[in-house]
Amino acid sequence: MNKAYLALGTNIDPRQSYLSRAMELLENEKITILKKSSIYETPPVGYTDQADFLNMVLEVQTVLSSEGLLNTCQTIEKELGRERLIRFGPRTIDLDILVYNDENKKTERLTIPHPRMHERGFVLVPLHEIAPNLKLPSLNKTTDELLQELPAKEKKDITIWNKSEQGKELRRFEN
Ligand code: A4P
Ligand code: MG
Repeated sequence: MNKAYLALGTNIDPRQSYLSRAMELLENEKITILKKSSIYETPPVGYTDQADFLNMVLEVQTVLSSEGLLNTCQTIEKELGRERLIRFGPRTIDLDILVYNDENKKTERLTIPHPRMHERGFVLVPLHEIAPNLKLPSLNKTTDELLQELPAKEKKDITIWNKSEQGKELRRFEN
């Protein structure tokens, strides 16, 4: 059985519903969720003229290969209405593979570990919550070390999303 870490991101309402739906669809596809981080609200990185994101990280177990897992992630992104209009731009759901076993590889379709994960607070903060001692095969450093090395400005404004806000957003979806 293989173990992987997945990053989920969304900044189109209803954001929490997209996270829940993505987790449901993953579990329908030979992927077992072993751990879930909290949901974090994070300011946009890269292309900044867009709404705040909700981000979280999952530890999963699967019989799928890393390519098989990527195919499944992309099918779920499509199913949840993801459109690729702007690189780094707004999305209903983004599902990235951060780490897959101790694979260290780069093909045209897939780079593992994810090439930008070590410089992103919106990935490292939730990953650290569930896997502080995970060592990245590419950098030979743990999540804890990477988070300590991350400049303070990358961690600023990354906050656990509060439950009452979650309620509000769900109501908006139902209305
Ligand atoms: N690809 C290569 N390696 C991987 C991998 N490990 N996991 C390829 C997933 N996909 C991988 O991705 C582009 C291509 O990357 C895919 O076709 C796949 O073959 P995409 O999801 O189509 O496009 P994207 O998401 O716009 O690009 P990318 O490179 O995934 O963007 P990032 O780096 O994920 O950035 N700010 C906040 N606060 N929170 C966010 O979640 N996300 C982004 C997207 C920007 N700013 C953000 C957030
Ligand atoms: Mg992506």
